[in-house]
Amino acid sequence: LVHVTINNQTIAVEEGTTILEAAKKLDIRIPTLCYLNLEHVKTVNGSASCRVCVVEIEGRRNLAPSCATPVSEGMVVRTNTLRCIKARRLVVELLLSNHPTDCLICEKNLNCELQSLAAELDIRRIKFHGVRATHEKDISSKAMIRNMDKCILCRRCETMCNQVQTVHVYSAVNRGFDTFIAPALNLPMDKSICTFCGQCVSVCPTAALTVVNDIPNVWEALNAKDKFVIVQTAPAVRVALGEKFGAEPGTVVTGKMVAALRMMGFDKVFDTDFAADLTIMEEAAEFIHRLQHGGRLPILTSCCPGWVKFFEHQFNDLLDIPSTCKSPHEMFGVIAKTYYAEKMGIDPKNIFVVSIMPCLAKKYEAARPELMHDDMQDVDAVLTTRELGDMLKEANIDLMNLKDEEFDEPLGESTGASVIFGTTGGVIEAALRTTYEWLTNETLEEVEFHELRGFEGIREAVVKINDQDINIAVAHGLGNARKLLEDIRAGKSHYHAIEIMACPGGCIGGGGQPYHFGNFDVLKKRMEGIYKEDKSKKYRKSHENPAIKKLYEEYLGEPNGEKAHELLHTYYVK
Ligand code: HC1
Ligand code: SF4
Repeated sequence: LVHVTINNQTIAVEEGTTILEAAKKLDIRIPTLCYLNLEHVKTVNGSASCRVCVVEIEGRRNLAPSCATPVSEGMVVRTNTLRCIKARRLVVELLLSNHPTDCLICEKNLNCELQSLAAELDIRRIKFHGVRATHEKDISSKAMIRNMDKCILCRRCETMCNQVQTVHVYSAVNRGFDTFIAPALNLPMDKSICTFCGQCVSVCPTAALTVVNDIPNVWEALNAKDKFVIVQTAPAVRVALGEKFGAEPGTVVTGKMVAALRMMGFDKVFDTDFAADLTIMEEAAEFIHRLQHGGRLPILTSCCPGWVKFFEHQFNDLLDIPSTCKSPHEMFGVIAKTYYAEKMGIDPKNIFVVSIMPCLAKKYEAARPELMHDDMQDVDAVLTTRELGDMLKEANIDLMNLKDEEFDEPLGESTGASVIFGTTGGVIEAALRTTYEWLTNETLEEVEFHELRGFEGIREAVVKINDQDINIAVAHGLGNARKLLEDIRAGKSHYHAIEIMACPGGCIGGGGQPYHFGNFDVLKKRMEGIYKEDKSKKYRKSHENPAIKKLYEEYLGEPNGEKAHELLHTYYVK
């Protein structure tokens, strides 16, 4: 252990601990900007590029960045001297001299760390005026916007994309004042290998990386006289939306969210969870077919569009292994515009489907040409959880004070199996609940597969079904997914089925969720919220959902049958 004194308090810490970490243990806050501890993926952005966290060390002439300076025995540190404060202010003043000052109309207004720091340091004027670097805004993608005018070169996006996700989209180009962060060859995002997982957006401290705003399109649809506007909500939204209104992470706000959506004027408030049950019907049937007919194994889940884009780019020699199931919200869209439209006598051309998703990639997915039927997109607009929160605020809807309401029928009925889709491990657990019963014709008494739960990057379980050991794996975060895929490519994988989600934590950690900046507690509580909702459900297995049974009886026929294939399955492209 090493003893260090910070602001007159002494503490013993492990060798290698930084001054910033030691100060945190003493509850001493040192302001930071580029630094980010992504506890949930055990990664730190320690580029020390901004110098906001500088401190004075006794006996040293220069100020030291506390995030990158390890403590040493007997070190005496002061974090709040006038010299430190002046240095911090100078750093921020220099950053502001090369930053647009359009805070009032900025996408990140009130959510920007640079803005908060400028306020905290009492900066009241732009001190340095001179040439400002300007770049063209990249609006090429359906999911995210890159505005390098607002980049402060903190490198958080690079850490997230390159180290955690291993997608390697970004790197710094040029030097000095001309430096900016860009995809290879400075390609626009939609031509790059970006998966649109949005994890870089979720850690960007400013508005350099933001989500494409679909709020105006949804307001317009809601106000169009000829449109029948249907909304569906993803499993993970209900345990995070409350955070936008001051609730604890993980607070389950399903009923309040339904009430709020109805108040906004949606004609029907349905649930993506219904379609997650539908996905399980198709995916379990496909898995069983592959098991019994010598099909390609392992089967990979295919509901995460970030993950789909990742393997289309980087593992396109393996395009036959993912399940061909569309993702639940896409299945929902097509069922709304066929089965439901017919049932209700509505012209599907007048139906406008809005998905509320924790995800940026769902915006890109909704526009994919493979996900159309009869020349109509299955889903017309996607809003993130954050956007829904903003929209409710615009409409002055006070979410937490609303009375709970129920989803509309029939596309609002769901089981516990579908709720757990929202967290890493949940899709495969849901699939097992059904696969087990279908293969054994016995009731699965213990529906919870605890080995498949938690936050370990890769988890596995062996499940005995009849006399066969079925090997299951779960990976979340694309870096972990890559490991399992490389094993498959090398012929070394012994798994029968694998669930992959692009975002660490699964959808609860999606790039469209309220910002959590790697705070592990937030993700853990959201996960607890998901499992709590599962436990509270009358039915906990997808094939028990009465509305799903009826859908097959009245319309689809058999799972994996002809009609189901036409509507609910897709294909992948290189
Ligand atoms: Fe997800 Fe899914 S669970 S992908 O993680 O399969 O986004 O929440 O809606 O479609 O159901 C996201 C969440 C979501 C789909 C489902
Ligand atoms: Fe990388 Fe995901 Fe950001 Fe794309 S969205 S640049 S894949 S972190």
